[in-house]
Amino acid sequence: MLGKFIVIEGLEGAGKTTAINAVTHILIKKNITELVYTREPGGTAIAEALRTIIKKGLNDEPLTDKAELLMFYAARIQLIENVIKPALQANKWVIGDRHDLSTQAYQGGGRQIDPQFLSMLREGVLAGFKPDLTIYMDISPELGLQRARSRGALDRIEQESLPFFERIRARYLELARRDKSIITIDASQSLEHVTHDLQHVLNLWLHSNGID
Ligand code: Z5A
Repeated sequence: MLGKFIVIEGLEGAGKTTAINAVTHILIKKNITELVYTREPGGTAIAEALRTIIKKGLNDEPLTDKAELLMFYAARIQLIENVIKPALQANKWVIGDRHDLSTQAYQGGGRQIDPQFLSMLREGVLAGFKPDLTIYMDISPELGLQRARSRGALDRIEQESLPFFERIRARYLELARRDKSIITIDASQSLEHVTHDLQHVLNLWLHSNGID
């Protein structure tokens, strides 16, 4: 793989869109201009169809936690094989709005899926494929949901209870502490401070990868 895969993660309303714009700006300044954007779930025809079912449900049929989990992985592997890997092989950089860390946090932490089942599924589907860098935008569920609400109606997952989102945040923080390829940003700060921190950590990471 010649390109790099950078993922932005966080609770809803954390400011992932703002972060993606800031990362783009920094990469372009370094003359990295062949950029591909992905969002998960989504990014291929099949993955987008799954996204609609996951977010809106279908005909009021209850969606079980395991079916939801399998849909996220089905969407993800479609995206990896059809979009992400071909882009990386063509020396493009991929900027992802969410990836597998979301599953670990939302389905593992939020839905409390059995850890052994989750890790078996992850290994079986992804076979070790992972981002080069993940930027986790940390925010409290209260503030994140307040921001998300100001944009309009909440979807199926966004309507979950506060403890659900507290478990997700706790899992994100725990996983970020354990994995050096995940960098945490305090997303509760003003836009100006968040952008400053993003520039700082990304420039350091690029430098450590020989890109100045
Ligand atoms: N999900 C899952 O469960 N498992 C998985 O494996 C995956 C996903 C991949 C995807 O929905 C849902 O699927 C998501 C997780 C779950 N569900 N939930 N709940 P999505 O893609 O539609 O939603 P999202 O990923 O959560 O995106 P979002 O709501 O658009 O969040 P955001 O991108 O972080 O928000 P934003 O648009 O950048 O910012 C929100 C607002 O806050 C906006 O008006 C900004 O102007 C404002 N903002 C941002 N930063 C600031 C600061 N610093 N100060 C003040 N205001 C700010």
